[in-house]
Amino acid sequence: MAIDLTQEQIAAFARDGFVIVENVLDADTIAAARARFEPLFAGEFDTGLQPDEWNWRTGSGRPDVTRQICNGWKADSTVAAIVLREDIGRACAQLRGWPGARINQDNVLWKPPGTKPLGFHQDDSYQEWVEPCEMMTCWITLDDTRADQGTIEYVRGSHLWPLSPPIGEFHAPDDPLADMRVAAGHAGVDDPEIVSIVVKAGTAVLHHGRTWHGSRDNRGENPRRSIVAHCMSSEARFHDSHVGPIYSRYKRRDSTEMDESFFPVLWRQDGYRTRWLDA
Ligand SMILES: O=C(O)CCC(=O)C(=O)O
Repeated sequence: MAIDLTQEQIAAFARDGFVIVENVLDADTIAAARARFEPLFAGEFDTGLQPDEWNWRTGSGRPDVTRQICNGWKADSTVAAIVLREDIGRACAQLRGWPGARINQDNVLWKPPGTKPLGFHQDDSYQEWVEPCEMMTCWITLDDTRADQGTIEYVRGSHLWPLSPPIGEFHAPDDPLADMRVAAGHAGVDDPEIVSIVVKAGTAVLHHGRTWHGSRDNRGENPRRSIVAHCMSSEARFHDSHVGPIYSRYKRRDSTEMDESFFPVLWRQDGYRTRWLDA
């Protein structure tokens, strides 16, 4: 079902830095997306292209890390059909007051039983290569989530805290809350409220690029799989001097303009959407 935010949801986002939207994927789409995890992490890409980042491969990855692919949309058309949706761009732009939204990158996340945390972080800490340095994320679960099964967790209201540097250890940290606690101290917050997202498969959570979030160990018996669309303003450009080691590869030498082949515009308030998306 297309995301169509209510006034209550917009107000919840402004207050909390995240908002839950149910029934964003139907059962067939969930099943189709789940079926792509094994082939993707085994290196079978239906477009023939590798994703931009890939931390775990079947047969060679550490068994206990959360498995993550970045820019699965370039490798897989089922992932692309989800993360490049127009309504995701519209909702992200609407919540941030942007004139439109383009994809910055996606994540395909696979947390089988026994896998370790992703450290709590702010997404904007990793966006210095973008001007303005602002992200807005639509996280979608493909499984019913449980608090003990490594679901995503948010620190309520932390989108109002200052921007912190990238965290010390992103994958499998011993203390996933360590950097967040320091940031809470800087923000003058003694007792940060952590909200564990327990929802049905197909539910999305939209979060602000400064909202602290992460996930802990999967101590249950089922996997937790998610597909995540990270958006930025349709007006975003490359920063003229800060280099992102992976994504600044897509910057032309003589321009800060973002090429729609790599950063397509999902939705713009004037009706524009990158033409090849619906071809
Ligand atoms: O799903 C998770 O464990 C964390 C996802 C995340 O960091 C994100 O969506 O920005």
